[in-house]
Amino acid sequence: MTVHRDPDPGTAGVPSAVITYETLFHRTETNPILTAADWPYPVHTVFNAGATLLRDGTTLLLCRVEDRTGRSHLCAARSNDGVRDWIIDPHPTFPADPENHPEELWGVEDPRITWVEELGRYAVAYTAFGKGGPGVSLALTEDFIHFERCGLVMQPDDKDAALLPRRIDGMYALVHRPIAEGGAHIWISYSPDLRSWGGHRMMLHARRGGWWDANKVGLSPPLIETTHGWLMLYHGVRYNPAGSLYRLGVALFDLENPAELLLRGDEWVFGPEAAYETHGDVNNVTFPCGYTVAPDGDTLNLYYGAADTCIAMATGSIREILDWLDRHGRIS
Ligand code: BMA
Repeated sequence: MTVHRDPDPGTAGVPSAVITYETLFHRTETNPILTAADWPYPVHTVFNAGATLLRDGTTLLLCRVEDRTGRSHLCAARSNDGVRDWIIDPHPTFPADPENHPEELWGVEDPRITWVEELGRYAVAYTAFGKGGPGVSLALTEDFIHFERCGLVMQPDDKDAALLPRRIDGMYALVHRPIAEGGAHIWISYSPDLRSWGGHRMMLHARRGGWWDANKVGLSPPLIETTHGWLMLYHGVRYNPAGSLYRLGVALFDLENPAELLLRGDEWVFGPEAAYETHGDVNNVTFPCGYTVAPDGDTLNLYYGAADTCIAMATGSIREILDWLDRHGRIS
């Protein structure tokens, strides 16, 4: 954790050190780490990438790629250190399949990857965008080459989903964000087989009025399992006269009952500041969909879409985030 102090020593012996907010996430110096210019085929933008560490230690990003029809597909990029020298698939890795899945007519977006030990496969939850609006689909893969599509598991309007890595009380659990008249809140649903879903419970509500997360909340990367509970990084949206601001907040949920909120921070912990985050196709968006954990078990490499235009990375410490939540969080 870094506390920034104003380097100005002040005048007349009056210290002018200004203590600002704690910094939990540190931008990678070479940001943005991936842009459309890196792609081996023509694309408009690359952003909102799911992430995972493969068994051999390679970082795999499953990137949302928008082409010049305006529709998105997913494309894998691999790197040894998770920062540079990306090897990008020479063609779309996971294109939309509207013939068999009409819910994907307008593309596939914003994947979140979970390794499911029980299945020996990765579960990719993604937004399927079709005439009914955005819904949540699931696909399973061993190698990010061959995919088994489970189809639409949450009907529109729903997105920002990720599977938990293990069953809770014998059931798979999916975190997602339906939009209903009551608002855009984060929910959890359960399934015995990844096909039929029920037991729906609201996990985290969008606050109202002037709050930074007043207008919408949605899961960002998949939940992070810690000894203190499931750590959630979520995006909060605030509408203002200039548009929407997408920033990141943190919350903690009970390990055995993830619908139970233990702590929620009042303040956002990361938001658009750098030029590549404040200016792009959609200004003022930081939108993480994936993370990897370094071998120390604590360092979080967070991958986020910036301004719906490029992919950037920031590092944080799980221990410091939990410590921050202990000091600043409450049940709200
Ligand atoms: C959300 C999602 C994201 C996008 C963000 C900002 O609703 O659709 O894919 O990055 O809006 O435009």
